[in-house]
Amino acid sequence: MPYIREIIQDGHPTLRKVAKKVDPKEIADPLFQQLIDDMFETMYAAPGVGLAAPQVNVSKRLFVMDIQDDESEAAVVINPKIELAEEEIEMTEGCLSVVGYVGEITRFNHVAVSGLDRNGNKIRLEGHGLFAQCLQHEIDHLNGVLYVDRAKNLRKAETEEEQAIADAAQAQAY
Ligand code: GNR
Ligand code: NI
Repeated sequence: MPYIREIIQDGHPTLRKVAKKVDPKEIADPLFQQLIDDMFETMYAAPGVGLAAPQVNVSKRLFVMDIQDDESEAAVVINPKIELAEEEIEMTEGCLSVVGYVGEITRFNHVAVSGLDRNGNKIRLEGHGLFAQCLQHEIDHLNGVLYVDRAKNLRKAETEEEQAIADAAQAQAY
């Protein structure tokens, strides 16, 4: 059964490491499959729209994502690689590892990412807006980067709009 793992917070050294590539042979391992299930469980419970393995203290290159719109489905990407990045824009962002804050960051509005799915098959995801923002945010986590490193006007979420962004990145009450 999947369980909710603890999301580590900014200041924890694992968030600053460059995560290790996953050996494709490891993907079929039941413990690895359990990790994926637990990451989904943890992301939905938070609630969040994405979660990278380092946030649950596992320094491996994978993330899960579900922005819950009509055009995209929940996805897990292992060993992601950005194949295309276009149209820089400023976006407001939050993070489950930096609870209650938001800030503005320059991101690409259109990206494509390749990688492996949970069966070890090659996949490619492409999208705009929040979907593209989330892909970049999760890949940053795999490189030890947090949005607060580059954010402008980092602040406590106060307006309704800011809280909606930060709430999608709220800490569970442990
Ligand atoms: O839940 C999340 N919401 C969010 C909002 C704006 C930009 C990025 C994100 S990702 C975040 C979940 C998280 O911290 N993933 O690493
Ligand atoms: Ni994050």
